[in-house]
Amino acid sequence: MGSFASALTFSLVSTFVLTSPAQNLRQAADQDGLLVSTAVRPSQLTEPAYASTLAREFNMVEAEDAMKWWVLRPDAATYDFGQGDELVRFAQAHGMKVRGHCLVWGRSNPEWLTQGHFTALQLSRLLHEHIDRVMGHYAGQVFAWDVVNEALDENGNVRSSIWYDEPGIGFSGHGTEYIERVLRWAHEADPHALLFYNEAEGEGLNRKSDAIYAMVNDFKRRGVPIDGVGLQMHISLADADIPAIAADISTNIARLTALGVQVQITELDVSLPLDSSGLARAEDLSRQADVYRAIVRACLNSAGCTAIQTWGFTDKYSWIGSHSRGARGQALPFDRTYQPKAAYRAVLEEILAGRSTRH
Ligand code: 9MR
Repeated sequence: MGSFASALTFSLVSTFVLTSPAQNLRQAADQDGLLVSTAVRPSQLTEPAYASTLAREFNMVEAEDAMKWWVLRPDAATYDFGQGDELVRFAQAHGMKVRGHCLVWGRSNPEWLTQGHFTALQLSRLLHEHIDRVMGHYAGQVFAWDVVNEALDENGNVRSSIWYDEPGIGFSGHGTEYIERVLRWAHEADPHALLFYNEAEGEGLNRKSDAIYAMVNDFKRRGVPIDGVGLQMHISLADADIPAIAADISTNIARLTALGVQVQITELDVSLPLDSSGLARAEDLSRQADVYRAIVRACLNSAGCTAIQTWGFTDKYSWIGSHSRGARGQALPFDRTYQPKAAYRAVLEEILAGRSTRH
């Protein structure tokens, strides 16, 4: 090729690359400084279609289960980082960030812990050591942690749990003090990690989200280390009121970010009713896209909403199916054969449109 022709080709190609719209979620999010992420079970990384879709579409991953107590701690003396390390290696190989989930939760704990009849002092030592070891192991690799998960009930009260009052780590009856204690331990264990409180069903405006707001407000005023709130967003289409979602979730995100913390959407999925053959209605798939669009819009409306993460990405693998005994499903942006659904296109369009309003 002559030099004129090659210069022309170069210029056409670079013009195309610089001006063409993003082709996938990851490109769109990268252009916008947004994190798009999904929860991953490392055993699925060996499936080529799964791995290639994951690496192409997302710039962050989270361990769906691999960093929970029941996986990491087969017994009191052992830390098994195998699955978590596998996910971190995948992320590093593909230039993705890793979000950690979760250090303190009343559920998903191994039996040796829940049935161990430990005293409050013993539990306090066990938990402190766990936070030190796990955050120490992943320091520099996991940039943000759900330190505490689902600690509040629907009325905004602190839930009974092994860490709070069964028997707890020494703050039984003292509300959010145990949460404060573990946030301080987490900050000491990895001062560079962003520390999140992660919660379900406190996304809009209700007693639980008011309690989260009050807790974060209190922590910020008193210098308790907290960097963000994770809003899970497990939504069932049957309950979804899209205008209310858009308004209340936007308002909640705005009031939280006004406290100086980030908000991340951490577990988004929108489950559809399925018939006895496992099929969803066409109109539900289209309404599902509207729900995804409304959530992404609510996040992009606040500069402090920094990540949108789905709980899995393909309908082939999701917690919903077994959880609902097959009555609900198809909750994610890709179908079982990794084809993008209307929900995917809605998310992509909103992220592309969102750039103009974020800056
Ligand atoms: O999707 C997760 C599933 O594989 C686990 O069996 C379950 C128990 O550890 O947890 C599921 O994920 C939950 C998350 O950790 C916290 N919020 C609710 C999620 C769905 O139940």
